[in-house]
Amino acid sequence: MSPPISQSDLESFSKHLRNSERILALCGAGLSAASGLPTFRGVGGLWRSHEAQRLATPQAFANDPGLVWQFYSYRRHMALQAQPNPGHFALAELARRKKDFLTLSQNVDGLHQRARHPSSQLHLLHGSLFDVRCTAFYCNYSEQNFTDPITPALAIPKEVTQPAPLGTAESGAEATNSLSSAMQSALAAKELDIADDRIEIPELDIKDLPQCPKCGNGLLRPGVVWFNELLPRQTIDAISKWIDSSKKIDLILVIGTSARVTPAADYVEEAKEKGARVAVINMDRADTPGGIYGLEKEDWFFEGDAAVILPEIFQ
Ligand code: BV8
Repeated sequence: MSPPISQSDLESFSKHLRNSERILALCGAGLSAASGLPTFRGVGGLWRSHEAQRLATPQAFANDPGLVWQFYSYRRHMALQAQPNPGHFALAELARRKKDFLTLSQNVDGLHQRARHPSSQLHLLHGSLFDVRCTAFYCNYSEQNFTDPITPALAIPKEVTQPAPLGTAESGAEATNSLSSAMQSALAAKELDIADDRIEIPELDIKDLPQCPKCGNGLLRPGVVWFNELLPRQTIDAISKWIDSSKKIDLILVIGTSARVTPAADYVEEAKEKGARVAVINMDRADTPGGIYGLEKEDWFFEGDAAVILPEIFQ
């Protein structure tokens, strides 16, 4: 249960928000936790045991595209079953109210878009589970694809049930995390060649995986940014243009992110250098390096579930 927000924090933040014109929001997996999607860290999170980090790389895909596609097919399935939560809607509403507002999201789950966040004010730093592109160097094919499963062989094993219904982060994420820890430990076990007797990860043949319909012989890959891959140039340039404008930044919201992955996390410092005050919204006071410890006395830390806090502080 989130601790109550102090009245003085709420008043000082609301006053600053009303007077703010240029606002950045940096979002992470914690924003989608209440929608039942596992965070990369936290209880049973995909990243805690490093499977996600080891699977979300070009090397892993080259070594075993079937295993990596099963990891992404599972996450596509879970994201499609999930619903945007009140935190997503509150952020989208604030973006509509504040024209010089920009959301930088590390989330690839598509929930900002389904909460009708204005697309011109949303940058997906790490791509989307629902973009796919051809891996053949001579082919530029890429498309949005919401087919679930994307190929019959990538159907989710029947043992994997749906995410818990929209509710508090504890119920939704834990339920899914325990599932995801079962699934991802099976994935990891497979990667470590120790078959898990609960969920058998089948060996898939390349022909079972998504093939490029344009060139006819390229394997499609998820349109996300993997570790050790560069973020899209046009995204970085558009954000730099917004940040480097002559005007100061009034506020950066750091929502549901451990702010460990770079260059995404670097935007907090960049905003502070442009004069921004910082408001961190996070379940865990300790899990925001540079967040809570980098906070000045005039900044804010709102502890709790973003799905509960954002609607309250954006009123
Ligand atoms: C790059 C898409 C240049 C794929 C993702 C060593 C040191 C430092 C940096 C590096 C290093 N080695 C390499 C690097 C750079 C590397 C990096 O940062 N690595 C990390 C591991 C340190 N970065 C890169 O590789 C980037 N590219 O640098 O290019 C380059 C080129 C070649 C060689 C070198 C460098 C590309 C990074 C993009 C990776 N792709 N996602 C996919 O999703 O499968 S990252 C992925 O993980 C997410 O997108 C996100 O960015 C990250 C997870 O972070 P969070 O979203 O914050 O989630 P997390 O679980 O960590 O935290 C959740 C938070 O929410 C917690 O604080 C929790 O308390 C809170 N919370 C939980 N519930 C709630 C809540 N808060 C509120 N309410 C709740 N209910």
